[in-house]
Amino acid sequence: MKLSGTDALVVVDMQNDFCEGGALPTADGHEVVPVINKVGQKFHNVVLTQDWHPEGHVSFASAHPGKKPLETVKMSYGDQILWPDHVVQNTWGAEFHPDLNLPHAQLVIRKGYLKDVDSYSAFCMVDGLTKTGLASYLKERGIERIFVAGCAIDYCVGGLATDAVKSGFDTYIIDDATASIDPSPDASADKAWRDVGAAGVTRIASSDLD
Ligand code: VGL
Ligand code: ZN
Repeated sequence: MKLSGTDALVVVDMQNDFCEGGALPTADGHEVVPVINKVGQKFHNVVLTQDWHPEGHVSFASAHPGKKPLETVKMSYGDQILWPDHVVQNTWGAEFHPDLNLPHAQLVIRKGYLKDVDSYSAFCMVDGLTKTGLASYLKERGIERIFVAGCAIDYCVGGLATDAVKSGFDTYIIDDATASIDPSPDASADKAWRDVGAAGVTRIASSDLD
């Protein structure tokens, strides 16, 4: 595929806590970093997202007495999966992976910063109401196609890509530049790939990009 100035690469949550040694590691986070660095060179427009939770965030199992990670609780906005404490604001875990090398990225968009509502997609919190402004930013910059990479297909990559289609962007996920929290057969990553496909997202490999 030939890229142009109306394409953007969105690198999702490529942070220490989602990589080896972090609080909520993906299976392959550290392996996708070099692929993202290489692919990033092909794009003029690069956006980074950063999951950014306050202490005691609603998505932390530790905020719900008696609950463990991967259990769910009912919130006003729907079922909330609980996680270990992760990407706490201003901690090492919330920093970008030290090997991520995308100095030309023009926007860092944070999400999940409200204590009482989670956010997977960087377009909108899970309440469906609190928008981040990302769609308007991309539209104002004339972006038509979005290529997504980062962590994790099962949650934030899948959520962002689905919202990108809803916002009218032609949307692609770069498979080998995307990590998964649970890549085992019939687990969350498998389901996410089916869901994003049904939503109209195209799955490509980094080698498909000229
Ligand atoms: C993510 C679970 C919780 C992700 C973030 O980046 O995919 N997953 N917070
Ligand atoms: Zn999170």
